[in-house]
Amino acid sequence: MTDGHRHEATLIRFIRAPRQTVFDAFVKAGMASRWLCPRGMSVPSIQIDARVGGRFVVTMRARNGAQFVAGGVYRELARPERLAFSWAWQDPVRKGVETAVAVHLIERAAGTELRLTHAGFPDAAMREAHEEGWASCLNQLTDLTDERGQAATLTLFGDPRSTYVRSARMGLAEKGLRHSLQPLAPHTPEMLALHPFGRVPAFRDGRLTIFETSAILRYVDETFPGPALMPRTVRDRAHCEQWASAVSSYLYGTMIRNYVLQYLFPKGEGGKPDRSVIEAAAQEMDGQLAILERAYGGREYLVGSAPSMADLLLAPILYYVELFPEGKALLQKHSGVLGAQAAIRDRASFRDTAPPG
Ligand SMILES: N[C@@H](CCC(=O)N[C@@H](CS)C(=O)NCC(=O)O)C(=O)O
Repeated sequence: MTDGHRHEATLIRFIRAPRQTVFDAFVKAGMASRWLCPRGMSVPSIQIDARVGGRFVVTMRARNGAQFVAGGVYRELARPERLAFSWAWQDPVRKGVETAVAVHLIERAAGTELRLTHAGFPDAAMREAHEEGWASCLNQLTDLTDERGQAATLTLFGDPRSTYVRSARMGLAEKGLRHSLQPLAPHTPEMLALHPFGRVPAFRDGRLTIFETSAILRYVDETFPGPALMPRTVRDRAHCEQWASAVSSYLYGTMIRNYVLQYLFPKGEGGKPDRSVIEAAAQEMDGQLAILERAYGGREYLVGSAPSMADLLLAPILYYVELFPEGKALLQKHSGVLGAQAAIRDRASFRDTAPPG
């Protein structure tokens, strides 16, 4: 076995699209420019001369403006089954390292199995970096060609009645992203395989797994186009993080764990809600809603003039609070909070993620 053979990356994907479409996505510049870079990057220019012996050059641009140029020569083009090309980066560090990519497209029921092998890396670190890079590129290729669109790649795991699951779904909807929902309950073996603490939600983008709702929202925000889920200025971003943390650390415990869940899963005598728990929670909620009222200051959003991660975390919690008598009365008392809640309830992202009855 040669050294190059040892440092070889293989990726396998099922794409619900005909082989011709997937093949064309590699060799048609208009298509390749939409996926041939990792998530969060773009392709400002690409040239493709799709003939055996012809060259391609692709420029990838990161969000911070850094550019990376790669190019190569087509070795095989057998549409729709197989293509192979050399690959070399143009930057000073990796220049001169020529590697080889082979793509095999296998016809399967309802789609195409893609097998991509990238061989000839001088070391394991370079192999791993390319494997990660290709995995992210293939997520974008799948979004582009699979009939399910982004829902083929983006999956959220968790019970849709969970406020955190709803917050994550709202974020995806605000970004205009389709996703698949796998309604898993907390602490099940399937959930524990995705989230070491067994909570919901967890999120997958292809084979990348993320848990913790704010981390999911930050990832989605930074890697996809569409309206920002985080404010633009450093100061507003800090305030957004501040409210997101306060919602999760203080409000969720009082409003959901102590109050709402006492109604949904009563722990009092005769299977009734424990009044002392409800009353204590209501008193705490009164103080918390007063804090929120001041934070809104008559505005619709906690920070800035558009919904941010902080609002997405809060809205599903207040939705539940209002379903029960003390919560409803308290929200009416704190009319600024109720007004802000009305604004977010008008949004498609909120309506389309309503928990099942
Ligand atoms: N910090 C986590 C909290 C997730 C969480 O607590 N989710 C609730 C459902 S809303 C859960 O999994 N509860 C099960 C449990 O507490 O064991 C996040 O931001 O995602």
